[in-house]
Amino acid sequence: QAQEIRGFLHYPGWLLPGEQRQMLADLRAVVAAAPLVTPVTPSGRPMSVRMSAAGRFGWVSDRRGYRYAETHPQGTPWPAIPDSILAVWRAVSGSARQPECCLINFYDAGARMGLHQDRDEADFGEPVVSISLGDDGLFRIGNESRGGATQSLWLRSGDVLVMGGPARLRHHGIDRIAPGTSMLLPKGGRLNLTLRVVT
Ligand code: MD3
Ligand code: FE
Repeated sequence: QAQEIRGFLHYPGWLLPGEQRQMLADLRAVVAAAPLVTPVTPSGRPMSVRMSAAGRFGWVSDRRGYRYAETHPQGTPWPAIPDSILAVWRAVSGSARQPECCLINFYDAGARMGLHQDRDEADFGEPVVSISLGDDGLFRIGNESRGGATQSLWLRSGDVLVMGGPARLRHHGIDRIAPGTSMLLPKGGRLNLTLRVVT
């Protein structure tokens, strides 16, 4: 069922519709305790993606910099990662460790995420697992160094993507979402969950 694209493993439609609804219900409880926030880059620019997290760590950004933090900006610990999400990690990660962060990214119709690398984690030998829910997102995959050719891929609701091995340090981003392509979120938009080992 997996398709390889530039060293990433793509599992289209990994989650059944009922599993997606269960995960969404679990996420509603998470964001009720740890509300989505608009991170600000160190240069002071608000990001278009809104973020929260579950697990021991969340990823936060403000004028002081970006980092993994053990508390939400409001000062509270992050909620536990729901079992419905941990089950995906166990099934596809191939890792002996438990994820320490489930970063939650919410994209509304105008949101995007520029090409970047994920390198705030201590062990690049551990994979990152991404789960997409809601509207389609146009994912772009680049190279380990800046520049060069890129390849694009639509990520749809229920898709799972595993980034491991040499692909772990590739640049990647979301160019845009396609509003109205999913009925999962009543008000539309796209949720992306990334499971990470941080320490
Ligand atoms: C490749 N999120 O949160 S998920 C991020 O859809 C992030 O919200 C995007 O990039 C999103 O950092 C893309 C796919 C993804 C996630 C993490 C990766 C690809 C990755 C880490 C390393 C390499
Ligand atoms: Fe990333």
